[in-house]
This record gives sequence, structure tokens and C-alpha cells, in this order.
Amino acid sequence: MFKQFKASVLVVAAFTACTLTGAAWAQDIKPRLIRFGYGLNDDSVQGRAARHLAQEVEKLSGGKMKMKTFGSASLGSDEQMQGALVGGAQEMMVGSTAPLAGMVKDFGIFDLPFLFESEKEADAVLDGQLGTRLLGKLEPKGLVGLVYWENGFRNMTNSKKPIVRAEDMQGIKLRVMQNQIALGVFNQLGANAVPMPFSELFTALETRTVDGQENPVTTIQSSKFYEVQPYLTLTRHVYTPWVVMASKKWWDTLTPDEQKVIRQAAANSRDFERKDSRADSTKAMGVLEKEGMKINTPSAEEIARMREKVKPVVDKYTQELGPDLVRELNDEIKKARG
Ligand code: KDG
Repeated sequence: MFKQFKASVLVVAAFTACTLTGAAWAQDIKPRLIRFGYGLNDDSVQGRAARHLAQEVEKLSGGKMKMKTFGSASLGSDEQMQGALVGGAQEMMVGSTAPLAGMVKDFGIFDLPFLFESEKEADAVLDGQLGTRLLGKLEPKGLVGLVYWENGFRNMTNSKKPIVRAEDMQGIKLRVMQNQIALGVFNQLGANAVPMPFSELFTALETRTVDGQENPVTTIQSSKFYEVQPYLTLTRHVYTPWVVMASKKWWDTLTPDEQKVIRQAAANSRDFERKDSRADSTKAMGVLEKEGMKINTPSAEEIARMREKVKPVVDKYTQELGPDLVRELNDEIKKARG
């Protein structure tokens, strides 16, 4: 009698322990090692979020699933890591939507300039029906799009002169991300746009192979571009998302419980990363000022002139991306703007 009572107490205790702590032993989770690659350095928004994701994966799997993070493009550029995930040679990564546009054209909408005015609008569109649908389009290409992190609003830096008016971009050799829309927009603005992987950018700026680049202030600070770029112009011309992805080949080997762990950890990391990115933006501006960057913000009239100047490129790529898709994006942004 006592033995039965003791056994039932043990079962109840174990079940309670599992329910309360979500311990993995009750779930179908095997020991796994996950390699997660990213392009910025370890002391960046991407690096902190990658480590947060790794902690979440370990916690939610009861220590069974371990993630090793590899920064500074040590596993390759965004484009190279995308290929490694498709081939199943690497499990996970985070990268920009710009290079993804080569696989799923629709991601090019996030390179159209002067769309978003706030992070709130970006969150609403990315986490809403449109952003979710785009993530789903990665699966047939061999990638599982999990969540969006914030790369952020892009600003221009250069080593030649302050960019006060659109005309000041004339002749500036400007590195852009590797996609046709970014290339077209800056050539239309009069710059000499040079597509290049992020991993080669600092050296190209240092050796004056290119005069300038455009990235969020968090990246400008964490990648120390201020060391080789005296001028910063706060254009906020594009909001770039990052996409946290898994290899579909690897994903399909996971049990439903293991997939649930990854999805939940990714969602937790998204909330952490966005908060960190916004706090880091403010901090980064202080650092860039302290490091002596000459910072200017173009007037609203100048931004309007730049918007007008790039209209032919926006019209061209609206046709190529699909007018309905671009209209849907603009409608979602208007809804979020309220
Ligand atoms: O790997 C780093 C890239 O994902 C990211 O920084 C992309 O903004 C980007 C750029 O300029 O390449």
C-alpha cells in the first residue's frame, strides 16, 4: 500500500516539476549542436542577440540543444552562409533581406527607399501578414525563415565631404549591399554605387577603394567605421530587417518538440534584439559624436528632393517586384502609421 502511495507521489512530483520548469525530459528532444553564423562582430547588436538566442535554445531544451555562435562572418558572408544552409552544411544564421532578394525576389521591397518612418511601422509590417508570408516563401528555396531582427534605418557615411544636398552624392564611390535595387537607387542619386559583401567593407573604406557606405548607426559604431569615415549624414533612407533562418534540410530532421524550442527561442530573441538595437542606437550616436564624426541631418525638403530623384528607380522596381505587392506594403505601412 505504502509503496503504491510513494510511487504515485513520485509521479506527481515529477509531472509537477516538468510542468513548472518545462523540463525537456518530458519532450522528445535529443542532444544537438547548432552552428549559428552572423556577419557583424561579437560586440554588436547581432552578437548580443545571437548569444541571447543560444541561451534561450539551451534553456528551453533543458540543456539538450546547444548553439555555438560564429561572428564576424567567420562562417562566410551572408550570401555564403545562405548557400551553406541550403546545402545543409550549417544549421542557422542571421542575415540581411537584401542578399535574400536573389533567392526570393519579394524581399527586394525592403530595399525600396523612403518607405518606413518608424520602427513601430517596421515591426507591424514584418510581424504581420505580409512579413510572415515572405518568410514562408523561403521554404521552397531550402531555408526556414523564423523571425526578423532589426538591422535598422540606414544612414550614409563618407570620407570626402558632408552630404547636405542630393547633388553632394555626385561621384561618391559608395558601397551598397549586393542587390539591384540598392545599386539602382544610389546610381540614380548620382553616386557611383559599388556592390560588396559586408565582410570586405572596412578594408575598402580604409584603403579608399570606396569613399562611403550606408548602414544603421549601430553598425557604424560597432564596426568602427568612424575610424575611416569623417562624415555621417542621417538620411534614414531605408529600414533593413535581418532574417533569422534555419537550414530546411536540418529543420526537417528535428522533432516537433525541437522545432517548437527553436521557434520559441527565436521569438524571444527577436524581442530582446529590437529592444537592444533601439537602446544601442542612442548610445551609438553619442559614441560617433565623441569620436569626432561630423554629423548632419538633411532638411525635409532635401529628403523630398532625394525621394523625387529616385522615383524612376522606385517605379521600375515596383513593376519588377509587382505593383500589388508594393501597394500592399504601402497600405500596411499606412495602417501602422495610424
Ligand atoms: O552580415 C552582416 C549583414 O547581415 C548586415 O550588416 C547587412 O546591412 C548590411 C550590410 O550593409 O551588408
